[in-house]
Amino acid sequence: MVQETIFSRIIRREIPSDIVYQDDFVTAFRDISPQAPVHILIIPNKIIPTVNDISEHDEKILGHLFTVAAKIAKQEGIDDSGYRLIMNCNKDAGQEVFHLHMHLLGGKNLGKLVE
Ligand code: DGP
Repeated sequence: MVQETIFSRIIRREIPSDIVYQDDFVTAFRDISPQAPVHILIIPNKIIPTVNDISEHDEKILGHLFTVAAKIAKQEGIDDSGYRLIMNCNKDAGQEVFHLHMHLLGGKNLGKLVE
């Protein structure tokens, strides 16, 4: 049994969030604690807790996360200036919400990947 997180409630629009894109497979919304001028989370509607839980059946949906990321980057006007896509997995990466999510960050120079 996969555990629901707050993100399932965002997907079902039971709690308020700034959703910038949604279709049958993924939802994208602005991060509550933005680390850059553009900070959007892109998540599968299906619960996959971490990258470790991805299976071959998920490959199509994960590919779709990237297509949607590129679409949103264009929508936000940062496709040419550039952006970073990050997925944190477990403790050392600081994963806080155990519903797989891609961070889309941009709108400023993001510096080095790891300080
Ligand atoms: P991570 O550390 O990779 O698990 O990132 C989780 C992100 O989720 C973190 O940047 C803050 C964001 N977040 C957590 N709860 C909420 C929420 O209720 N609404 C929104 N919009 N973002 C949230």
